[in-house]
Amino acid sequence: MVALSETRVEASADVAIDPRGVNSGVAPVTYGHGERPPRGDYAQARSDYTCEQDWAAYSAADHELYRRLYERQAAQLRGLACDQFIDAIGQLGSPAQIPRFDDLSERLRRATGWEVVAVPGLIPEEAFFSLLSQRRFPVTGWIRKPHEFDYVVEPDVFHDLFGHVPLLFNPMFADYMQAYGAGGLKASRLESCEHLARLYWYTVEFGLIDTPSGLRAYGAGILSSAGELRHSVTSREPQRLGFDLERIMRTRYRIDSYQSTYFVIDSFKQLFDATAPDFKPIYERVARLQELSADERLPSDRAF
Ligand code: HBI
Ligand code: FE
Repeated sequence: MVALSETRVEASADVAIDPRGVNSGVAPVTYGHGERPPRGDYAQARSDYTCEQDWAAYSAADHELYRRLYERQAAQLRGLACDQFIDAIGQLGSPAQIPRFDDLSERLRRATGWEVVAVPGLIPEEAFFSLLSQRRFPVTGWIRKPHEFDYVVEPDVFHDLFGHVPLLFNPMFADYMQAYGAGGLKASRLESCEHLARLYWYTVEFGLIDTPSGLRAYGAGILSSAGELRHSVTSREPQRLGFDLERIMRTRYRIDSYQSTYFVIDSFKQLFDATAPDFKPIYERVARLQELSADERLPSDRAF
């Protein structure tokens, strides 16, 4: 494991898929390369994996940790995060406390018809897709421990809220996320989850957007990471390539270090439009093409 001090690890490709995506009360997923069981309490979750937030159970130290994480990240957004994200971050509410999901959902419903729902942690892909297709974004209830300030293996409430929720206030991005969920349900039937997971990874988690003021981040894995935010936008190390759906579906990704390739969209409309075609022939084509390593470079790539 490369010891980069970041909150950036997401569901990996080897999440064991519960075929029905229905919670049976036992931690359903194994992920990453650890033997460690997921930390959330899956026994308390409903069959769709949602549960109560139990806001009263957060300690003063939990709220304080959230505030420190929030303030460190908020301080470096200017010039690195996209305007849509910066404009919406205030909608999360006071940085002094972990938000109450109910209050946040009320604001979100008014803006784009989305809501946030609590989950114990990572959930199977099918359950995840199903919630997204209903415009319900699953947010992990627990917060990391103080010694995990710089790095936590699984997504926690800070990553899920700070990283993902602001852009759900943007109508075009909000529609993309729902379309992604609906596409995911189809992909599960076509056994193409891996290809679709790469799209999520390189857009929702690690996407960059080209703007008149320069490249900016919109991916949650970047925006909730103390170091990768600057790295992804300004470092000379990684390659930055124009968004290309099939190229992305062929490209493996890293879960244990900064990305070596970022894909750049022109607009959220471009992202949403990319989900309009039927993915079935695309999956078939991609399955016949060679997989690409995370740092591969093709002659057809459009570099930034
Ligand atoms: N579950 N809670 C949670 N959060 C995620 O981001 C998540 C998940 N399950 C599956 C999953 N992501 C990935 O497989 C995505 O590629 C779709
Ligand atoms: Fe995430």
